[in-house]
Amino acid sequence: MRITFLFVFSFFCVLSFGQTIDSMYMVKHYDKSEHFIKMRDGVELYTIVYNPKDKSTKYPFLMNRTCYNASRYEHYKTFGQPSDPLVREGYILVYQDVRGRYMSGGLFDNMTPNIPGNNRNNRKDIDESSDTYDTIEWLLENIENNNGRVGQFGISYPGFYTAAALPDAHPALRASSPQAPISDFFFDDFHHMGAYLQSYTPAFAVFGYQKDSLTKTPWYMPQMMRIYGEKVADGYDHNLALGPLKNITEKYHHDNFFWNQIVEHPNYDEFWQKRSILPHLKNINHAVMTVGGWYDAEDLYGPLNIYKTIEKTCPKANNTIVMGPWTHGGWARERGQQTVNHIYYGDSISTYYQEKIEAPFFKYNLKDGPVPLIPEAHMFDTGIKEWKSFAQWPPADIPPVDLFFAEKGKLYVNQETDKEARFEYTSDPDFPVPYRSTTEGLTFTPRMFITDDQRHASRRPDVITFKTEVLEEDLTIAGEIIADLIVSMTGTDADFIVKLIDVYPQEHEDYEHNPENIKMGGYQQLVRHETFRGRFRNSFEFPEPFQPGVPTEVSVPLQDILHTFKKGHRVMIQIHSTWFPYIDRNPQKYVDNIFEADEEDFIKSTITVHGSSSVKTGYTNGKQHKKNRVIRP
Ligand code: PG9
Repeated sequence: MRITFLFVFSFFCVLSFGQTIDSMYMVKHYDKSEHFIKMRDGVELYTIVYNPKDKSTKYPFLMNRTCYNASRYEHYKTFGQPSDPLVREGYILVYQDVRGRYMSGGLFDNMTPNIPGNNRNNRKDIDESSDTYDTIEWLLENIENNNGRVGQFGISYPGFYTAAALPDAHPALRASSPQAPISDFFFDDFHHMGAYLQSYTPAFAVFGYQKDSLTKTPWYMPQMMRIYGEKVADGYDHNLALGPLKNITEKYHHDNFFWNQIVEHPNYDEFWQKRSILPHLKNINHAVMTVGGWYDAEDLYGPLNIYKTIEKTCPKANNTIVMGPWTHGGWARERGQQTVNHIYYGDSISTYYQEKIEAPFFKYNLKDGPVPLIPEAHMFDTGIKEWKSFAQWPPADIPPVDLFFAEKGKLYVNQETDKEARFEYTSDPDFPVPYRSTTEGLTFTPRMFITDDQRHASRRPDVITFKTEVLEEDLTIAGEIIADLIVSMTGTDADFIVKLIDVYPQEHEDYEHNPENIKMGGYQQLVRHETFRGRFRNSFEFPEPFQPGVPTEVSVPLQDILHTFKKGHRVMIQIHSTWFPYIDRNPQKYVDNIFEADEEDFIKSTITVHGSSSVKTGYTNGKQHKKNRVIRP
């Protein structure tokens, strides 16, 4: 029990993202006060304020609204949020429990639906925009020595609350930084393109029970222990033994309101649509800097699509994006060497971001500091491991790359192949493709798989693998990627997992942070992946079965990358239809709701990928640019 609790506690410390300015510094430089701020509907939100002792100047607010317990910050601890340079610069730091969480009143709702126009006509309806607006009004009025300006930031779910404050924002709100923000739970976190992430099953306890009093401790631990109370060394075997998802309902989450909502809404219906913040990101007239990690297994869709949506709806907005070689929220911690599992990316990358990007952004917008040298898109190339600046994202000047499949596992660059070719595999939900190259216990959320070696998969008969010849020159792939698959099958439903992989040369150097047995020669590093639940190929709201044997198009959008495949490496594509227990198993026999499927619904299916399929890059909003295209003979 103790070990499990520590595991869960460490999740929130990881959420706190590591390095902290010590509490002695905070005690020396800040005065603390605690408040219950009344919202327009009378609910009170618990808010901690740290105000700089120095009164020689007035300070802006820097606010973090969270569902993960503001009280964690009550003992003069910031847990790296905000980052050390910001704390040292001096802001009035504000931490608030959002509605229905910990010490705040009201009821919790996941991804509170935005109510358009909420702050304009003083309606009694509430959402995160109105709660933020009311909080800002109160802070300006009641906290001394403020300069009338407000900044906000948040990582992950707090990143959603930052983004959710953008519609109808308070005029004093001058700088927002949604970081690893959730934008839509049907595409971030719990689902990927309609497929459920079974690897998230333990996380539901945090979001699916209302508390019955004001509390500074997690009220949902008993429900969390239903899962973590068992010692699980091998998550693959454990989840396979669980069988269909209905057994998870019965065994763990029968009384979890959020799990039951997910079960009741297997399709992208109004329940999910109204919880997306993307349709509401309009009329934004203050600075927004969205931050994400290229290897963020939880919220990658969110940062990319929040930035792109604002670019579309507010073309004149001061809207920028930073994407670095980080996992979820990795920029808020500095370990010296920046690594993602076995891959090394460089040193002090988070410190560079905190000091040279984030701190100047807030200082310029909240304190009239120097103009920050921040480009429109400050993006880290995860292949050559260097920062690059772009005037727009996705870039329109990096040549698009089209990849085509051929016999004997060959992959051709910008050269079409035989459309009549057929590539077949038999997908068996009782023997799913493991998503890890190693044994892994239960995850709170999946993380380390995201740059894993894929050799365990490329040697399975139910994975089709294509790779280029050794590259004779560097090949950069940037922006959006679309795998346009033409498929047929013996079953009536299927998932398609598409992976883009960087194959290292046999002589590649090993990395010193790895254990002795991890050799990088021949490593098949996962660069980008996506899972697409085929039933949603024409609509996420109205799924359709496949007709056995009928060639059908499934277009799989993979999230953006910036990755240079270096000379001497190869580009690899893998396609398969199970990926477990990261993704729940598709029965492959069409049923209305997979959360209610029975054991006998799970069938083998022989799946054929047709030679007319392709993987293409260089897209912006679904349109492929043609600039500088290189056609290989
Ligand atoms: N987006 C992260 C998450 C959400 C829901 C479940 C588990 C993780 C986060 O807020 O950390």
